[in-house]
Amino acid sequence: MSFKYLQNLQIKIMSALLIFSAPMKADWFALNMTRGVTDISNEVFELHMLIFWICVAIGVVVFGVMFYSMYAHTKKKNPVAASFHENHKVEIAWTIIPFLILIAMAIPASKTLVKIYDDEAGDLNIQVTGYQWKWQYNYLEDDVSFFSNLSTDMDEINNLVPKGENYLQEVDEMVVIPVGKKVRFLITANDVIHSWWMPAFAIKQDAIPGFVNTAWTKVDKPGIYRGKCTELCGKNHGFMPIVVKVVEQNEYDEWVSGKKEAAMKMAELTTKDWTAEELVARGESVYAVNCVACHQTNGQGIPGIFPALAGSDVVLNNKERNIEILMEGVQGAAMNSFSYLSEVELAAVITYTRQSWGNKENGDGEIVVPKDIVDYKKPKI
Ligand code: HEC
Ligand SMILES: [Cu+2]
Repeated sequence: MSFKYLQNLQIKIMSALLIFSAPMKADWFALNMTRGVTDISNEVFELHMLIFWICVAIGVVVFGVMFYSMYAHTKKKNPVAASFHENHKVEIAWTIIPFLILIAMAIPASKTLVKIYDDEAGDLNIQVTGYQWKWQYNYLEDDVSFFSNLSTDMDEINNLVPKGENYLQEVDEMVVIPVGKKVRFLITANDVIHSWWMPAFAIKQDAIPGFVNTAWTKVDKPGIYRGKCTELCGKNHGFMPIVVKVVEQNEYDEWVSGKKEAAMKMAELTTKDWTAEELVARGESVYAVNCVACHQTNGQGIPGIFPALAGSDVVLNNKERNIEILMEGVQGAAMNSFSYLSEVELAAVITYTRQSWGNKENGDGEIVVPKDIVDYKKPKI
């Protein structure tokens, strides 16, 4: 049970209490499950309501009999209790009736389950991979691949500024799918167990390393739909939302070609033979924007607070760790991840720090080229 879940639960309980106390007309339906936007999610909703009403009927009958008996057979009215111990008719009845009720519920439930577990290929097939703590999407037909990271500002998370509308439910790259097409998701994970949950599509599927689970959807209504990882997967479990944008086919095609073009441009930039000078020239401005506040223009940092990059062992002699620090940040320190910078910017700023302030002369002098960053980002399996 995630913290977010508890929070939601708390909100639900609070709003339930509010409804009882508020004289105005309350929104009871907000307490119920939502219908979602697909045929399957509607079916699931209907099923939920059907079972709910069956439970209500059972509740009314059972409690009715109970309260009636308590009233009609008090000791005063009936001093001698009836004995129907080992009454076969009653025993058969209370075995058969629940059995029939269960069968009656199992039939529509199984029908819907069979539809949900259809794993035939879709018009579009997307491999979804869970990572600590982000999702990767691979469009198998269209050759598009990207990571989708939480984009909520750290300041909102740290309560420094008010929370935005889609707090913890926004990402830097949405999954885009076309309307009216069967989209199959092949869901897996790369580290621990995650779970891909998209309530509006009634999809909730475990993402397990070494296994591929499938789920599918066909959405007929364009729009932006939000979900999240729903398997406790570590420290940032509440920080790996899912956002799916459903668009018309032509818009989807445009998106795919835009993605491909960007990938090509990036490939050109990253495969280009960069010289140290070119990287340093670019890196200087990246450093000025992103790093000077802490590490200072002269690379000396602020003693005791921000370490000097001039003469730092990592910057001098440990290229791998240098890349890792920029990509992941340092946990528990003011050094945040800069993975949102482009490969070129990252390579440039790292090279700049490795070539400036005497570092070039005192260290191994190795530069970092964009390809190193691309390699770092590749899934390590
Ligand atoms: C908000 C302040 C801040 C900013 C901005 C910042 N850093 Fe840092 N950086 C730190 C702190 C604090 C550490 C020490 C982390 C630790 O505890 O190991 C650090 C550590 C480092 C280290 C490791 C140094 C060592 O010797 O271990 C490198 C390399 C580094 N930063 C590079 C950069 C680069 C490049 C940028 C700009 C893209 C940048 N930092 C931006 C605060 C910052
Ligand atoms: Cu997760």
